[in-house]
Parts: sequence; structure tokens; C-alpha cells
Amino acid sequence: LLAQWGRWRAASRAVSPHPAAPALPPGATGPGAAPRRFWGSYRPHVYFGMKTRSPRSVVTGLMWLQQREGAELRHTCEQSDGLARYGWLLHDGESFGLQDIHDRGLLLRTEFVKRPGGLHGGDWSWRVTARPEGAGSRAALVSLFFYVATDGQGALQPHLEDGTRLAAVTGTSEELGDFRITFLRPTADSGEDVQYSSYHYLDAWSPGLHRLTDVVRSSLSNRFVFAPPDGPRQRFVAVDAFRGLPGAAEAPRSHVLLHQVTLRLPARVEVTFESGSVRERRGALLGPALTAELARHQAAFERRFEETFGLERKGFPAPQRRFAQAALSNMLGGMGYFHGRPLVQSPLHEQPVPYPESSLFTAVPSRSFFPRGFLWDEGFHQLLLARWDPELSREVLAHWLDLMTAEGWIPREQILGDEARAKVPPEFVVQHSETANPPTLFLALQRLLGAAPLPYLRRLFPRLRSWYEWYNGTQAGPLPHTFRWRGRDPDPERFLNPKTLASGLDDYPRASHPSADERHLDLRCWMALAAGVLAEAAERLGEPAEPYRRAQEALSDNALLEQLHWAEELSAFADFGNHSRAVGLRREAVRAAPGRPPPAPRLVREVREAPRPRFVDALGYVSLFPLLLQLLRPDSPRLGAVLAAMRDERRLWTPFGLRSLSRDSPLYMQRNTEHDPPYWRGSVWININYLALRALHGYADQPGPHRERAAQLYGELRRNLIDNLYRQYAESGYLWEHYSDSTGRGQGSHPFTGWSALVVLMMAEDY
Ligand code: 6A9
Repeated sequence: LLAQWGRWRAASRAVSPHPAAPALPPGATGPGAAPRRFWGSYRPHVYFGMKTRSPRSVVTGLMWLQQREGAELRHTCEQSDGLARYGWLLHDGESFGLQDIHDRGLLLRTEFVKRPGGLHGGDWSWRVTARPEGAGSRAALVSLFFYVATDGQGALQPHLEDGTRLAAVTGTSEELGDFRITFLRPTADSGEDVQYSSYHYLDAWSPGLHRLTDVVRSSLSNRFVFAPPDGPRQRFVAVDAFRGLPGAAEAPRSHVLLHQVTLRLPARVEVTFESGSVRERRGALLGPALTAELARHQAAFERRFEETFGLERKGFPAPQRRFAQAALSNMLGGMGYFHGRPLVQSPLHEQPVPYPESSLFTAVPSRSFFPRGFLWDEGFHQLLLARWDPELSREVLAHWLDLMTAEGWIPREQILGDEARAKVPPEFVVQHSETANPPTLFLALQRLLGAAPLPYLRRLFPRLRSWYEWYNGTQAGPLPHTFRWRGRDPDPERFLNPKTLASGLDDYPRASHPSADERHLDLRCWMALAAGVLAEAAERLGEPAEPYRRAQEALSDNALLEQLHWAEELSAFADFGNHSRAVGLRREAVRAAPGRPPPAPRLVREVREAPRPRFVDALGYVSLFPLLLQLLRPDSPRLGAVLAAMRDERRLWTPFGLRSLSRDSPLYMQRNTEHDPPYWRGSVWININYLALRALHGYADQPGPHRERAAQLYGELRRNLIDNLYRQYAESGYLWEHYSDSTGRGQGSHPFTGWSALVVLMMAEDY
């Protein structure tokens, strides 16, 4: 019975929240405590939209449709839309933003500005300017759709003019009280002259915010004719009566009111949100007043950007400074507020179990492909944001730590709410409670520690400690002071090298035969960092720091590090495990079912040399970790060899940054299965390159035999990274997930501002 009780208790700990008081006191993100951050562009997965930081926020958004053959309704950021470029050019993370969207002959500029006041986060205004561009023609017909939608609570009332023009929406909700949204009549792009336009509106119910595009798309009809008094007539598409979603059995949850305005380019539309709790208002925030506010915010942004990063002082020309501003702005404009229940699989449950409701305020790696929180990505994002707005960063960190379970675990990927869920294939939704991810929040905390208020640190501390203990307890390696990522792919036969998603370096080669005898070098180095930062936090708080200091010292002991991880035969630091150096993929015929043609052969793994316990021959990012996290002493006899491997073009050096896996490594650029191309097997990744620059800068700063070599590599690597990131952005319109080591071209998903935005810190030389 006792055993049963123990099991039940353990199982419930896997899916219950950590017992410590939350790092964020109740209400901390609400309109009372943080009014300036209540409303925001916190819907990074749509091209333009706003919501508040509350669980079931009323949302607003924009869709558009070019009225010509083959054009499609735009709403959520999709790579398949194939836009030439889009993203925030200016965004202060709080009260102002300016974005340009280039969509085949149409340039949309979306701007917002907030005005504080009242009890519910104040007012805001939008300006959307639509102009022809390139091959696009003046007088082309375009529809803009502005919507307001509830999410399970609140009420909206439409206010119509002439029976078709939705002039305003009034409403009330739990987070906003009373409010009024006004859709102004369109003007020319200069702001003068009311344009001839056609108006339609939609009043519909959706099963949830994740079906909004479907609701609008299914309501479109092409029976309308645009008939200006002095111009040609043209058939066009507009929202008609809503007849329900085909096949939708889900209960209605979201009331949607949508204003469609159809007009010829160029044109401008403004929208105002006014909070009922603002008592005195000095005029509406539109027209010339809005122009003035936007200009004032833009000037303030530019001043603050230069004060923070000093790129003009450093001599960067204007186009590169604008690029850096866009990188930061996209990171800030990519912040989201998510709410929902993660699905967790623990070894003690047969089925995935929903975790209690959680809220997360976080940046995201990619607005199109990964518009949700990722644990180790976030530590890197906050390195940048902590410089721009340390308070914002502290809040994000607290949000992440509040996701911690009673066991001390933080899930790696945060898929919270229906909209987030709709973007993820079902097999990726479940998070496994033994799977870690690098504790990079300690990197960000290291940066924030000095200036962080003590009461804040005190609230964080019990969670930081549990988190650290969770890694020590669950990811321990076979020997003292070694570590091992759990959750490697269990089925080695199917893969050239079974993946290690937990590490964040997914398919980076590890021991060919996963076993309990592995020692993973990167995790060991992360733990050294974690112990050090925890010790520092403890010291600031007057808590016992001794155990953390001791762990940090042991994990930084260079002799022990060499003993456990220096592979003499490779002249490099390495993982250790049950490993074969001769593994390949072989085509294997699959037997045909009776009476059917034989299916295509499939690739299976072939082990040509028996595995045995040894160091893993995969020179690359993992080998660099003792340098990356600056555990290697400047006078280490190994530093010379590590620097040589970095600078060698046949190994890690490229004109675009350091490649993830050495060109002479057996698995360099090898696919893992026929469906799984190489990922961390050669490409240049910016987060690790930032750590490399930071480390080289550190080694160049301390006396030692390799000081000058480090300074030289630092200068070259920095120039290569900045030049290539800028060139890719200028040529392709985007920052990317990773970059080709042979051409420098952006690869993978885009826009992927994520850790690519660290280029701003590289330019600023801020480490
Ligand atoms: C796939 C399918 C449309 C992979 O940037 C986020 C992570 C990194 O943390 C990790 O280091 N990316 C890197 O190796 C993207 C991971 C996406 C996994 C989910 C879902 C796409 O859905």
C-alpha cells in the first residue's frame, strides 16, 4: 500500500505546479500592476493583431485580400504565403511599433501607438497604410478586414452606418471593462480626402480563435461589384452572411465582428481603441495627433537604441543600423502572451495528462513556424532583451520559472491554447517529463543579476534551486561530475545516429548506441554555469552558497574535465559512450505484399564496426563547450588545440561563422533517415556563434599564451557573422533559423528572429 501511495504521489508531482510561492506575485502582469504592458502586439502568429496579457483576452486583428485572380486571404504568418518580406522595423516592446509587409505589389505599413490612462491599460490607435509597390499598380483594388473577437467571455455590440459600414464596436469584458473601437473612414495615404470605398461586415461565432481565418474565408462571396461614380466597375469578393463552419460540431466560443473596407490604392485606415475607464481624454488619437505621436515615439526609439547599443558611435552605416533596429524590433514584436494547458507525459502515467492552466509571456523563435515559447531559445532571447529593458526580461524569466512542476522540471516547448496547438502536428504536442533542455535561463539571469532587486531574486530563488536539483537528480551521468541527456531516440536502428532533442542540438552526433554509460560534455558545461550563477544569487541573498560554489569548482576543474572529456586521439574535447565509428545507411528492399508492386526500398542503419566504450568522434559545437562557457582556463594546455580547430577551414571555420560539425567528421552533412535532412551537422547556428564570440572576447581580455590568437579570431569571426547576417537580410528580406556553411544562405524557417537577433549584441560588442 505504501508503495502504491508513493507511486501515486510521484505521479501527481509530475503534473502539479511547484509548491513555492510563484515568482510573479498574483496580478503582477495585470493592468493594475503593469498598465503599460497590458495591451500589446502579443499575437506574434498573426501579421498584425493585439491582445491583453490576460487568459481569455478580447483580441483584435487584421486580414487583407488583394482583389485579383489567385490572391489569397492573409491573416496568420505562413511561410507558404511567400511574402517577399515582413516584420517590425521599429518596436519598443511596450507602446509603439511600425511594421512593413511586402505582398506582391502591395506594401502594407501597420503602426500602433498606445496612450496610458484609466484602469485597463489605456487607449491605443492603429494606422494601416496600403500602397502599390514595384509591379503593383495604383488603383489596384484591395480589401482590409479589421476584426474584434472574444475568447469565451465578454460581449460585443456592432454599430452600423447605412446598414453596411461597421463604424464602431462597443463592448465589455472581464479584463477591459467597457470599451469602444472605432473604424475611421479611409483616406488617401497622405491622410487627406475620404476615399470612395465599399463596406461589408460580418457578425459570426467561431469555435475559437484558432478558426477565425476559416470563419472569414467560408463567409466570402464573389457576387459583389465595386462601382465608383467616376471609375471602372470591378467584381470583387466580400464577406456575406455567415452560415456556420462546414462540419463544425464544436460549440461557439468566440464572437467575431469584422469590418471590411474595399478600396483602390493608395489608402489609409485608422482604428482607435478607447477604454471606458479613461475619464478625461485630450482629443481622439487619430489623424494629425496620431502622426505626431508616432513621430515622437519613433524619435524616442532611435535615441534609446543608440544609447543602449551605440552602433552609430561605432561607425556602422545607416543601413546596418536599420537592420539592427529591425532585428531587435522583431524580437520585441514577436513577444506573445499565451495561456493554456500543456500536455505532459510522465513515465508514471499511461496517457499524456493535461497540466494545470498556465500563462506564459515570452519571445518566440519564429513568428511563422514556431510562434510559441521554447525553453533554451528563451535564454538567448533574453540576453538581448535584458539590455533593452531589464524589467521586461525579469518578468519573462519569472513567467518561465512559474511553469515549473513540483518535480522541478520545466517543459521544453510551450504549446499553450488552441491557437498554439493548431500550429503543431499532434505527435509533437506532448512534452516528456524526463526530457531536459539546456538551462540557458541561467545565462540570462547572469546578465540580470547585478541590478535585480533583492525581493525579486528572493522569489526566484527556491525555483532556481529546484530546477538545478532536478538536473542533478535526473540527468546525472555514470560517474561523479558527469551528466547525460535523457530521452535520446529509443530506436537506434532507424537512424544513422539517434537524436538528442533534449540538448537543443537535435541531430548533432552522439554515441552511436545510446546507453546509460554516456557522458555528455555540453550538459556538464551547462551545469557548471548553472551552479556558478546559483552561487552568485545565493551570495546576494545571504543564502548558503557553499554547495553551489563547490559544484561549480568541481565542474570547472580543468584536470577533471580533461580526464573525463579530453580525447587524445581526436585532439579535442568530446562526449564518451558506447560508440561505433563506422555506421552508415543502407537501402533495404521491403518485401511486397502478395499481388502488389514492391514498395520503395527504405534506409536502414548498418553498423560496420562493433561499438565499444570510447570517445565520440564528432568534432563540432559540443567539443567547443569548455571554451564557449569559459570553463577552460586561459593558460590551459588545450586552448591552443581548440582555437586551431575553430580557425581551420577543413574543420569548423567558414566565412559565415563557425559550422556546427567539422567538415572532416564522418557524419558531416549526413541525413539521419531518408526523411530527415542534416540540421546540426554542418550549418552555422547563431546562438552558439554568439557564445563563441563572447568567449573569444573573454580570452582576449585575460593574460595567457593564446591571448593574441583569441583577439584575432574574435575580430575575424565577428566581422564574418555580422557581414553575412546583414547580407542575408538585405538579399532575402529575413533573418533565418540557420545558415549554409558553404554559401552563407539562410536556411530553415523564416522569419526566424530568435537567436539570429543576437547580431545586435555582436555589433555592439556587448557580452
Ligand atoms: C516541430 C513541427 C509547424 C529546433 O527554435 C526552436 C527549436 C530549438 O530549440 C532547437 O534547438 N527548433 C532546434 O534544434 C525548432 C523545433 C521545432 C519542433 C517542433 C513541429 C512544425 O510545426
